[in-house]
Amino acid sequence: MTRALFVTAILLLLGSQASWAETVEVKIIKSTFIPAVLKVKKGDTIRWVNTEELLHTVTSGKAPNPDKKFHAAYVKKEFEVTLDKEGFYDYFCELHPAIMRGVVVVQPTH
Ligand SMILES: [Cu+2]
Repeated sequence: MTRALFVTAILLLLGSQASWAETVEVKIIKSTFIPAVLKVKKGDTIRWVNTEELLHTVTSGKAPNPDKKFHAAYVKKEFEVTLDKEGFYDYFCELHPAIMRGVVVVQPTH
């Protein structure tokens, strides 16, 4: 491959990734993650928005055991995480682990 072609290929790759990546929102309403099951594509950003006065955490793992993939101690307003690996990411609220649970499913980009 010539250098020009190589550079073009890299730019195309970067451009297409940028246009695919999205920010997807999970709202915390009445101590519930909505939607509880969120499907995103690899590289997308998930933004949790706490719409209420109550404090909550967004903690990865199966309640009540954190697995330290991501953690927001007290989501007062917003918390964002970008997931670059496919898979199922369980998460929960450490303050209300019995009722506040969710899953992010990260799917391949194509
Ligand atoms: Cu909570």
